[in-house]
Amino acid sequence: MRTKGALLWELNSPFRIDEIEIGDPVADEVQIRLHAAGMCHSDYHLTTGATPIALPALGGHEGAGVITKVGRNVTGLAEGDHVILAFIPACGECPPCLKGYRSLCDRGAVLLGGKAIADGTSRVHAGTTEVSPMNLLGTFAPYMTVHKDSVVKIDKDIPFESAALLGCAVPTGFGSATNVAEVQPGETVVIVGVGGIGMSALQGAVIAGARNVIAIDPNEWKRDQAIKFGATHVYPSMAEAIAPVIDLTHGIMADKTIIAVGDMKGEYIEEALTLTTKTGTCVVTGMGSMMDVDVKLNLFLFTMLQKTLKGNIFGGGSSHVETPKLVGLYRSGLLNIDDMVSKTYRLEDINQGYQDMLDGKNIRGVVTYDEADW
Ligand code: CXF
Ligand code: ZN
Repeated sequence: MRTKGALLWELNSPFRIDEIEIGDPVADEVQIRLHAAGMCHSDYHLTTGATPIALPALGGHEGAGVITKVGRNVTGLAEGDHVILAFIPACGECPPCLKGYRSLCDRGAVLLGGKAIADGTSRVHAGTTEVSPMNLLGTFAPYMTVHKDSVVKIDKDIPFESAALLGCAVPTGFGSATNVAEVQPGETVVIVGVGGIGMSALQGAVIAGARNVIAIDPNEWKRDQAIKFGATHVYPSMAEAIAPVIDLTHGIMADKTIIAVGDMKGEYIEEALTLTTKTGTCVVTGMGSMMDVDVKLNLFLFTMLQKTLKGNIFGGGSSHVETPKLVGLYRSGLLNIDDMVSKTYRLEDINQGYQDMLDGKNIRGVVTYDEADW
């Protein structure tokens, strides 16, 4: 079908809205009409080359919509179902899936290559040019054709704008606290960076029963927001948090530190570990550049204080298990997704949305679609 999409043709340039052709679903695929797409920092990383993808690329890996067509072999999904897109599919059969790490499904290895999982061909074209949809999704277009393993059904009464965030920000951040850092009741947790993922990590720490939830962000408005979402203390930088965290914990420091900045740098590791207690865990959720290999780390103290440094992609859970759990928390009012949607945009204003993200104006900007787009 003919539609439009926000395409990236070359690095260090804005997204451009172009006409695209989306293929029909083959076996194991469905077609979806998108209603909302979250604007994650990771799509911006495509524009800088920090996350390498075959160009041209169609942006967007966070979204929610309605199934419009169902390919052969698809069970458990039907036309009219409301769904979210998980940015890593879960096949259930590869070694990590079988070990229980569905968020690390081996299918993740091909997500930036642009070719559909089902048959290795391209599902998106601009004229005769093959286009790589971000994470084989491409939510910056009003329609998409995707593999069934990337699709999770949700209840029809969940608003699409909030549901979209269940595809990346919420499970990635929430799970970084609950599954990866394994926050326990009474613990002290530091969250560095409170955008969409950090604010979800913060809420995960609060719901897990953390006693002190310390949010660090240079942006004053985001620090104020963090307090509304349950932070007990806020500071503009890790350096400025060290003395107060020493006071607060009587020198013990934080049990868990989660780095959820939009643009991860190696020098943050040492600062975050300074805030982390002996035997504590520091989780790196923020994405750095594929080209960046340098980390600042005091090797002596890391060993002597027996600290743990852990990576996190997609919150360490399975989207088919996490999504209903997160929807339940959302319904009960414990998990506030609605207020993380700071502003909605038309697809045509996507570059303004990313400028607003860089200017620190949004927790999450969301593109919404309607009849004018479909
Ligand atoms: C990213 C990680 C790099 C690939 C796309 C998704 N994670 C969350 O935004
Ligand atoms: Zn994301």
